[in-house]
Amino acid sequence: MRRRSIAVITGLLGVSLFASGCSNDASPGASAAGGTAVKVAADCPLAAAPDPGNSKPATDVAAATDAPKVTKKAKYSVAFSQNASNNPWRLAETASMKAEAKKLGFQLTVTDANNEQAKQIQDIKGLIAQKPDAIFVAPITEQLGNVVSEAAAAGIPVFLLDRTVDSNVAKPGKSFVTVLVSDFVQQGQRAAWSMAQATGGSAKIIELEGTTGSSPAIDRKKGFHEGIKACPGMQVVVSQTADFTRSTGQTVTETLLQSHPDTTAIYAHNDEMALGAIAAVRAAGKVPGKDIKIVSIDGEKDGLKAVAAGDLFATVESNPRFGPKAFQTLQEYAEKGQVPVELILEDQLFNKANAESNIAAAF
Ligand code: GYE
Repeated sequence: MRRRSIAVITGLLGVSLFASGCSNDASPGASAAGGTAVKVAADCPLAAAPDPGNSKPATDVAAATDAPKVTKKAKYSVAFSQNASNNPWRLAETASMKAEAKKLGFQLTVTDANNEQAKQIQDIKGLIAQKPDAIFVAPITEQLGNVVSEAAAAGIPVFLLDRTVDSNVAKPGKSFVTVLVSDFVQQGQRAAWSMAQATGGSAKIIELEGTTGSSPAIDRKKGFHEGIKACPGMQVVVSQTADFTRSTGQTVTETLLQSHPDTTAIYAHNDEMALGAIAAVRAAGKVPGKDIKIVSIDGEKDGLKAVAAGDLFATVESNPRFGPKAFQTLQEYAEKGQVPVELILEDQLFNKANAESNIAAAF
């Protein structure tokens, strides 16, 4: 059992905490977005549908009542267990946490698990021993429930950032206070919608998956596959992990293009893998954005540049700037003794209509 009830974070805090100033106008339709007009398959209603948008705020979110409490203070001593520093998204998230801690005068210890689950478990055990006021964890996979529960058992409240853990092992609102995440299923559905715009509903798709066992990889796959079900002409012909990195995205795509030469589209669970895929498409003598339509997720600077250049059709935002939200949630929890057990961020969609104007603000 994974999450069911959600609250969009702007609902909780009243205002968007991402001061990005981004435009929301990203509904270009097939012709404006791709340059060339795309023939729309008659059996693909998704190609003619409007952008499914971000998920709506839910009102039925349980409150965290059984997790260790935080005593209200002016300044907290907190820790952040980051899972990797191997892509711009991770670096932007760490930078946001550090900048906000500095702004608030909080003491922040950061560990980097170097993309290794065993190291992250050791990192968190080490942080528990230091007894900070709270531990923020960006869990590499959903398998970190036990160590998260260990922190709670030691009386330290845990706040999950950007990915979740198995809720059968670590109970939301008890083993951890809350999880701040994007709605990854919805991101996958928006990617499917974008793919329908790009291809008109007829595509042989390579899917590059994120880190195996991570919640964004699981849910971005789910949402995309649910989305393309509406269009029988859109088929994922092969799925493989490329671990959310550019270099692996490139090598995996090179191999898969050889085994599937009739590929016409690529869905990557993040921009870094899509950028690797773009290089692989070129190396195979094909034109990205023309011979092979590519859609991904994140909205990093290089991703938006690739959209503006026409190599990438669209990228669904997954905002890494968690610092303000993370610490506001901690303060609110200290103040009120409870917050919703899940806080969903609001994301937008970037495509030809708005990519260029958002490059400067991107990470
Ligand atoms: O999309 C990716 C990163 O967990 C939402 O992880 C995050 C994802 C993000 O490494 O680029």
